[in-house]
Amino acid sequence: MSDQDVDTLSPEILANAIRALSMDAVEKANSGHPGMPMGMADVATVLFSKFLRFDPQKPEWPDRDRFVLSAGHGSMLLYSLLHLTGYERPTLDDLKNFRQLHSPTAGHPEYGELPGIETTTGPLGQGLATAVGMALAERMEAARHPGLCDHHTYVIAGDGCLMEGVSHEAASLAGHLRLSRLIVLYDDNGISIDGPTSLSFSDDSRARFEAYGWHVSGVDGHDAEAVEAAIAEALADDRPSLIACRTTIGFGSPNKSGKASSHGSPLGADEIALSRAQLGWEHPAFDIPADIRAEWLRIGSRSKALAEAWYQRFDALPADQRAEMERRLCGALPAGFDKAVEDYIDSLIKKPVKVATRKASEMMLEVINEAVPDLIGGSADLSGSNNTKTKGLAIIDGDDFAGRYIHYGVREFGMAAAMNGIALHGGFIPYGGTFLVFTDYCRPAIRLSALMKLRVIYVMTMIRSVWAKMAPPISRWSIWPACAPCPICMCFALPMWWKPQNAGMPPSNPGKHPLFYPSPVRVCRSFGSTKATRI
Ligand SMILES: Cc1ncc(C[n+]2csc(CCOP(=O)(O)OP(=O)(O)O)c2C)c(N)n1
Repeated sequence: MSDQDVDTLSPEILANAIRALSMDAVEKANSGHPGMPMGMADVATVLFSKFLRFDPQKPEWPDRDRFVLSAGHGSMLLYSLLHLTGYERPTLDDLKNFRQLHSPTAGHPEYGELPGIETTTGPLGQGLATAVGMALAERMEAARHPGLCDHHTYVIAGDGCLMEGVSHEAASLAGHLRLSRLIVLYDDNGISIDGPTSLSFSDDSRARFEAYGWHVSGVDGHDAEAVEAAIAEALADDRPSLIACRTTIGFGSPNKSGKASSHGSPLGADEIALSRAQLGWEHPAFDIPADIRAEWLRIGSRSKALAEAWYQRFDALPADQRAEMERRLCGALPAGFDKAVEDYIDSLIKKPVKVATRKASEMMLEVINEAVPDLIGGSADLSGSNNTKTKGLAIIDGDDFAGRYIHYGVREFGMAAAMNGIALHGGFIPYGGTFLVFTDYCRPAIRLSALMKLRVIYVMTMIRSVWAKMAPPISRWSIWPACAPCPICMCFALPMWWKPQNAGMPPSNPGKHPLFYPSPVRVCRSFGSTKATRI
């Protein structure tokens, strides 16, 4: 059921405020994407005014609904919503500085630039796949703290997101796990950059998602009542939901709506004037009349009481439980972590063992898994090769999210993106394995792990058996242009926060442990036995 709020202004007028700000900011920047925000303004207005639980004064509220703009090029939709609903930033000046150097309102939303940006988006499809990880983390947290975790993950995705391969992996995994708290609002506008999607895309997307086990519906995306009813129906379903919202890109622009020309270029002053007339929006650029601003602010305060009630329940927890949850949410490691690692290193120094390094990794992981209950393991169908499933880790599946191990299936990119979502959600530290050579399959998500500085751990094994055979012998261990296919060298090309580590050696300095970085824990049989040393 949607919230029973008293509406004082029509949804069309509220949506027009988003349209106007989007047209104006793109025009002022002389670059950007007005079409998508103008097309999805009605859907977003219904979502934010009737359903989304968020508190601009407490953007970190752990039980807030997550909103992911997977179609990140439509960033002005998100910036307009954050501004109108009362987040401290973006200010009106931030909107006027859209796409300018040092402005938090980048061309595509960047995590960390503004509260309310839940993840960096822009690489199409990845937002949706990241949201799958968030929705999974929500279920895992709810299994541990049912009274403190009860939220939804909403996504706006476009044709491009659905065309991208990662959306297939992610949607398949979400269907398998029956992630009922995931609701995707698909901007079904039939237009992408090159023109009508019929040029390249004839999938029956709705049938595709149904086949994945999703609940699927379709609505006129400009009919607020229909959109509200569709979201309410999705909330009541126990499967992930796709709502195909039939919209017109650039809605309101008399000459550019429904056309690719509104996708990624300013409309131009003349067309903006015509659009204002067609929409009945008579206000100057960047001007939001007081009554419309007040209504949007009221929408932004809808969930204030819910957030306060959550913090009261949290404060009422027994002190030890509260401290433990606080620790997990802040990302601190448990008090016993250093000692567990030190004791393990001591035991290896006293009694060295000769094992393959992936076995050494497993031994180390077993110690760490015991000491850090927030670690969530997994593998892309290589559990037995990556040695990622240590003793006692129960499996997470659609019936039980209390476990700590995820069988991601043969979906490396989907796994990596979902791990980003788990880390972004908070409360958990994901690690996942595959063969090192398949970092190539994960790379776009590893790149985002690095850019967002997320604590995601990649356990990449089997360098010798897979990669070394492919590389010419002379280049095998040297940094030399001819070794370009070497996955490790290519990893060094990733942004600086991504630090390759060798888990064959248990780390002597926990401050440098892979747990602190997005990091591949690389393990290679050929690197020999574990020989514990203190550096
Ligand atoms: C992985 C990736 N490939 C290409 C692009 C460049 N790109 C940005 S938007 C877009 C078209 C997307 O079409 P659609 O999702 O239908 O968006 P709409 O035209 O409706 O705004 C493309 C190809 C991108 N952002 N990410």
